[in-house]
Parts: sequence; C-alpha cells; structure tokens
Amino acid sequence: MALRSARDSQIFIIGCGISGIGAAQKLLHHGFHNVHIIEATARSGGRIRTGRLGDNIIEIGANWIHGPSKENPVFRLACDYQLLDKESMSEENQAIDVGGHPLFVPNWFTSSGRKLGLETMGPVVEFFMKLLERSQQFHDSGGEPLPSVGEFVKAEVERLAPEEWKEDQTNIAVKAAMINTLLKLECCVSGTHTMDDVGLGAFGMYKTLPGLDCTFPGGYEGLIDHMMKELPKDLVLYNKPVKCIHWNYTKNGPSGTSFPVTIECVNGETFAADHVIVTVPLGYLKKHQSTFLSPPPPLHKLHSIQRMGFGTNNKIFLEFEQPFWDEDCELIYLVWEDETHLADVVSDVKMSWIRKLVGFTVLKPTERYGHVLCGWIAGRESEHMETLSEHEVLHSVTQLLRIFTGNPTLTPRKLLRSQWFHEPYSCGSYTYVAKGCSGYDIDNLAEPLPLKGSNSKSLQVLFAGEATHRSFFSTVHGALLSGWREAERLASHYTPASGSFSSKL
Ligand code: 6YU
Repeated sequence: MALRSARDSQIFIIGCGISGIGAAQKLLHHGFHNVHIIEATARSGGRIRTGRLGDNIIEIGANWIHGPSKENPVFRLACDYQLLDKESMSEENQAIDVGGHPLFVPNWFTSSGRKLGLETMGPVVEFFMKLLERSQQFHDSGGEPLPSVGEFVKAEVERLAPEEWKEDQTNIAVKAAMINTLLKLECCVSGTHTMDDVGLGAFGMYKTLPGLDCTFPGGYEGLIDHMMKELPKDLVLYNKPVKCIHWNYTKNGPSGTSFPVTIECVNGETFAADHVIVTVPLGYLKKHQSTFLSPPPPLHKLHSIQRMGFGTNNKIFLEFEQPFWDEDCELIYLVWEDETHLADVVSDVKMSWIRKLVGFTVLKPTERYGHVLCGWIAGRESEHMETLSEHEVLHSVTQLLRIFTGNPTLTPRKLLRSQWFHEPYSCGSYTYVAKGCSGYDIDNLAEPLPLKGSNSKSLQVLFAGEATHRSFFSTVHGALLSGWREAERLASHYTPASGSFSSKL
C-alpha cells in the first residue's frame, strides 16, 4: 500500500477569483504544497476587476467593501496591505451601521426635466426603506404573506400609501414613480431582473456588517495583486478553461498512487487530483450544469443550482467636461413621471431598455476623478444593453440625460460599460436568493462530493465562491470566507493524528 503524507495531496482549485486565491493561501499555510489554481482566463481576480476610463481608475466589477469593520476579512486584509485611506480605516467609520444602505447625498431628476426637492423625496425614501426592513424580518419570524420582496413591497405601497401620503396630496403620481425607481435600484443591489424574483422569506438571510462602505483609492485589484504576491509564481495555470471534472473516477498515477478525480480542460489537458475546490460563479454552473461534473451531482444539489438566482447588474461609466449635479451630490436618481403603475421592469426590453438605468453614483473625490458618473442597470434590460455597440449605448444615455436635465446639448465625453452577462466565465454578476429558495439551497451548493456516508474517497470535489456563503453571498468578503472555509475543511480532514493517508482512503 503506497503511503503519502497528507501534505502531498494533489489539490486543484478551479478559478482564480478571491475565493480561489483565499483557498490557496490557507492551504499553503496549513502545509499542503501540491496546490494549483486552474484559471480559464489570462488574469486573476475574476469579478474583482479594475479598469481605466482615460486617466481614471474605475471598478468594472466589485466596487465597495461592504461593512468595512474588524469582522470583515476583506477590510482586515486591505488595512494590512495599507490599501485604504485614513477616513475609511477610522474607528468612527467602522462604527457607522447603515444596514447595507449607505446614505448617499442624492439629486433626483425627473423625465420632465425637473429636480425634486428634499420635501418630496425624503418621506418616500423613508417609507420605502421601512418596507425593505419589514421584508427582511420575515426571515426570523416566518409566515411571509407573499412569495417575493417585489410583490410584498408593491402590495404594501398600495395598502399604505393613501394614508402615508394623505398630508401632501401634491406629486402623488411622482411618488409612485419614485417607488419604481427605488425598486429598480434594489434590482441592482440584489443583482436581479425584478424584485418579484427575490424570495421574501429568505431576504433577511443576507447579513450586513457595521462600517460605512468604502472603496480602494488605487483600485480593488490592488488587493488581488497583494494576495497573489504571497503565492508561489507557478501556482496558477492561466488560460485553461476546465471542461469537466470527472469524480469517483480512479486513475493510477506513478509509484502506485491513485487519484479519484480527473480534471479535463477544454484544450484536452488533464490533471489528476485528490481534491478539487470549485469556485466558478453560480452563473457558469447553471449554464454548464449538465457537462461540468461527471457523474452529475445528486439531484438535490442540481435543483439548488437551478433554483438559486444569479442575475446581471452592469455599470455604465460616463465622463463629463462639467458636472450637471450639485457639488455635494453622491447619487443621482432618475424618475420616469409616466411610470405611475408599480413595476420595476420595462414592457418592451428592446425599445425601452434605457428606462431600467436607475441612476448614477458620482465618483468621489472630484480632485481624483474629475466629473465621472457610474450608471447602474440590472436585469434583462441590462443584458440587452450588452448586445448593443458602445456607440448605441452612448447615444441612448446622452438622449436620456438631455431629457432628464432639460439641457439639449449635454454630451458625455467618454463612455465605458461592463458586460457581465456575456463574460463566458461569469455569465452574470452575482447571486440572490430566488423565490422559493432558502438557506438549505446554499448549503446544498456548498456540500462536497461525494455526499457523506458514501463508501468512496471523501472530499473529492468541494465548492466555494460567493454563492456558497449563507449570509454574505454576492459579496467579496463572502467569497473570501468561503474559500477559507473549504481550505479549513480539507485541513481538518487531515488532522495531525492522521498525518498520513493511504490511497485506499
Ligand atoms: C462586494 C461590491 N459589487 C458589482 C459587479 C459585480 C460584482 N460584487 P469570481 O467570479 O471572482 O472567480 C471565479 C473565477 O473562476 C474567475 O476568475 C473565472 O474566470 C474562473 N472560471 C470560471 N469558469 C471557469 C472554468 N470553466 N475553468 C477555469 N476557471 C473558470 N461585491 O463585496 N462589493 O461593491 C460588489 C459588484 C458589477 C459583477 C460585484 C460586489 C460581487 C463580487 O465581485 C463577487 O461576489 C466576488 O468577487 C466573487 O468572487 P469569487 O471568487 O466567488 O468568484 C438584502 C440583500 C441583498 C443581497 N445583496 C446585497 C449585497 C450587494 C452586493 N453588491 C454588489 C455590488 C457591487 C456594486
């Protein structure tokens, strides 16, 4: 019987996003030395991607550290690597708790070229935020009255608005249109086509951490660069899309060793492994569910892959000569005054996709960025936008802004947009808990193969990535923690007491 040390185990990680990099770091730390990452593209970072618009650094993928405080591992790493400015690291900043909705200073523009004042929008935003808070509470209390967040919010607006808005009967139609804008914004936050697809009972599963969301002055990818510097140079095999993971498939290696997993790449190369940690996005798994694993995963895992939500949220960056927004403005909302019927989707995606572009965040500080806006658009309208040329998108956005500002000559200088749905190794932006799903679906996604109780060698295929984190799905810190979790799972499998293992195990 050939004996190998646990530390000799051949471990492959599929995907060089932050979860894969985190898993590799932890495994090396535990003394495993045959660790490799196989990455489909030519770069590390996955959905953390920093780009440029002229001289400006822009984030094409992840933007903020959500909840930058001690409990957030991304914040801790960013502090260790000295990647944040002083204000973001201050105790004061860490103590602010906004429950995942930072209070940006807004400007509200409407489709008749009006700017709405605080007296109109303030109470509507407050009303809407209370409904969102109530939506989150069903996770603890149960008994949700409707299946989705969208249906609940719309029903409650219908029920409560007459009383809520009775003091100020002016602008009633605009207030309903503002609710639609806020729903469209939530589609961007949740990464979904419509809030009607987001499960009400599971909405509160997502947990926020204290700390006022902050950005990386030098770009999010700086974090990846620093993490990569701590890994051996030849650890990542780039440009090798994995086609299929054959598990429960014993292959004999040199000197009598046997491996239960074979990784087959698109280029025909194969790699024999004891363990594989899969970190590919849920969108990719959904698209390739029938071919990525052989044999296919058990039905309950497959059903959870199918049921869980993975949507698109894209950004459209615009640079201007001069700002048309107030100096202190951090977020621009667009309100279509004719959208008085409560809905967060457009009726004709091809003709009216631009209506889903909910607004813009203003890149700050101005001394660093000049006058750059980041537009947000989610859902199938966003996926359609990706199919248009940059010129067509620029034309539509320019027309839109001319209408909303009432300035017929307003012209952005430059545009750059993301296309996450058509990225072949992402197939969308991030995970949400869809209608009918619960925490068990996330547990099913994260469950290693073969299942417990099987006679085959255990922990052949493990699953990490943001979609597998029960309370921090859709975030960078959730992804990192999931990579660490799976590395720890392997490390504790080989406890010091069983420091060696046989090929029979
Ligand atoms: C965050 C933020 N943020 C905006 C946008 C996007 C995302 N996120 P990766 O995909 O990184 O890595 C997998 C690798 O696998 C990759 O390199 C592939 O090439 C490779 N691969 C795939 N197939 C392969 C194959 N066959 N073979 C080999 N390799 C293969 N998160 O914390 N702050 O501001 C944002 C945002 C536009 C697209 C974000 C944000 C999400 C993160 O980017 C994402 O979770 C992690 O980077 C994923 O890392 P990973 O390693 O798992 O995968 C109530 C409630 C609401 C719930 N949601 C509220 C939270 C809001 C989240 N908001 C995000 C918002 C923005 C703006």
